[in-house]
Amino acid sequence: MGFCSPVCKTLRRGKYFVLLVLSLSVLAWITTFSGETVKSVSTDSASTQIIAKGDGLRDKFNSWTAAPNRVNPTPQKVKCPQESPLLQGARKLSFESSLKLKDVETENKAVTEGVYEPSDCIARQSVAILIPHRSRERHLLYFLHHLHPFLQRQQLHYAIYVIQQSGDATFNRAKLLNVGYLEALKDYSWECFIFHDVDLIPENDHNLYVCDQHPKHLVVGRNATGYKLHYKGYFGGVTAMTKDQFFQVNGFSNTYWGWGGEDDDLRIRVELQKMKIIRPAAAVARYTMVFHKRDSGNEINKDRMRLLGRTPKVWRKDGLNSCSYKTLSVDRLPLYVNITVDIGKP
Ligand code: UDH
Ligand code: MN
Repeated sequence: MGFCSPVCKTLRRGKYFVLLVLSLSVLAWITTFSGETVKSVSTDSASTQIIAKGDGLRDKFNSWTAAPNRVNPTPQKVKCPQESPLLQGARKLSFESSLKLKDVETENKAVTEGVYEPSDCIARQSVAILIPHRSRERHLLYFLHHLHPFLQRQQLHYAIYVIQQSGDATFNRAKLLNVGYLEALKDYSWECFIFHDVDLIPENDHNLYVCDQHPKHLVVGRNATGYKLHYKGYFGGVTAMTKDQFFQVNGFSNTYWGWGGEDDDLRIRVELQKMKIIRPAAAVARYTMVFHKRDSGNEINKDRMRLLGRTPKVWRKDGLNSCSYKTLSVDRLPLYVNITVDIGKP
């Protein structure tokens, strides 16, 4: 609206120019006077650029951004205690026929894809539990039901791996456990491995699922044998070895098809390395074995004595370094990692 002559237009433009020069000089004055330069301060949530005038203001800004932490500090995770305060000692085990996998999943919401880690402290060891398996679904269900809470009471960072032998060729427990070790290490650098029969349930949580200076045999007694050690030198059922100990003995032999011998073979390998076998106190190393008959496809290995005789000669070439297999699937189920594998046949 209204009329503006060329003179009036020049005057208007001049007004804007003066305004611009004025604001620029004020800005220049501020920075020169304070002797400070433009600073960039990044906060936790986002990187924010501010112009801080002097150290006083910067400190104030830093204290503002730090304030939420002081009001509600994120708890610093410390190492879990030497002995877990959650241990309960000897417990009566139950094996309900009505138990369903869904129930066990609901009871163990803190487990993700078979892995658990304490939320309030840093676990003392990272442990992979390896279970050789074929057609023992009921036993596996009881195992998961008891072992997850058991391991959590021990405040461990752990994962459960179930290694399934595909097909119906003779069972090979030892080779499946070699596969479990090799496959689990692809996920994480587990420092400790527990080689675990699916049907053995620990009765006392003071039987710690951690590794030691020497390979450890965790089953001193089981219900079926009056809680007495099977025989001197028995190293079967449940054993714990560090990643390095197991590597040092070249793992299990791959050549034991059918029942028996593979655990004695592992003991020979351990002894050849001048390692000792240690055991927890008999009072805590107690297991209940869920009753079962001999499985078809896992007949007694009649060749086992001959094989045991040649272990000192062949262990370097027969083991982890010669374990050939074909992984058919890796399924990360809520409560365990299920690895189905073709390990061939005798
Ligand atoms: N396993 C399977 N499926 C099989 C065979 C073995 O999953 O078909 C696994 C399972 O983890 C089992 C482990 O291999 O716990 C060892 O096998 P096992 O339980 O048969 O070994 P155990 O020493 O055998 O318990 C005892 C023979 C049966 C005794 C007969 C009753 N008195
Ligand atoms: Mn058994």
